[in-house]
Amino acid sequence: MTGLASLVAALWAMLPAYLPNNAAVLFGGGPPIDGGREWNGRRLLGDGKTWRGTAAGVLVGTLAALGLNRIASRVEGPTSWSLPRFSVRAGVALAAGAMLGDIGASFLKRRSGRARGAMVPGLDQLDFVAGALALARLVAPDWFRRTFTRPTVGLVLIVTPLLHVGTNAIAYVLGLKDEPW
Ligand code: CTP
Ligand code: MG
Ligand code: K
Repeated sequence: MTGLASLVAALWAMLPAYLPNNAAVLFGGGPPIDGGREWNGRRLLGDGKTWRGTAAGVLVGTLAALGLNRIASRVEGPTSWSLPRFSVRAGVALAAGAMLGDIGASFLKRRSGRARGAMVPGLDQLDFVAGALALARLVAPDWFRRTFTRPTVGLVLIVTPLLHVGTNAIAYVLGLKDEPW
């Protein structure tokens, strides 16, 4: 595969990890995961991490993986590009890993005294990618090895923050998100 083709393949493989955050923004709300509990006088996670948003994120990301498999078999035909297919296991791992990474970042933000919605450049853009890659590598190692190489993981880590900033800015302009990050 050419450099561009492998970048496209790697970004395609990350799509089930990109959608959960947006699904959580759209469908989130209701009881927070931490149930309002505090640790050392600060919320464990905060009101921005809800059961409903998390469940919606995992569901949407997993369904996206299955939908992408169908799309891939249609678009691939005559070209020499090969798009990765998702096992259910890989799809769930990417989606749940993305949500876990985001939740982990909220935990760290609360520990450092930041309020819900505070921006932490770098962390906000990479928490979900790191979570998704780590969980996929852990629970779907064969899929992970077939799908990524060290260079493509590196590209994903560079390109994702740019995509993330772009989509969040759009969500903010559309009034879907309270902050543009
Ligand atoms: N959301 C949710 N459940 C999640 C993640 C997100 O319900 N697991 C919803 C919440 O309404 C949240 C919004 O999506 O406010 C935006 O997500 P995010 O930016 O990750 O949360 P923040 O509100 O910024 O909170 P934090 O500071 O903890 O990141
Ligand atoms: Mg936020
Ligand atoms: K976040």
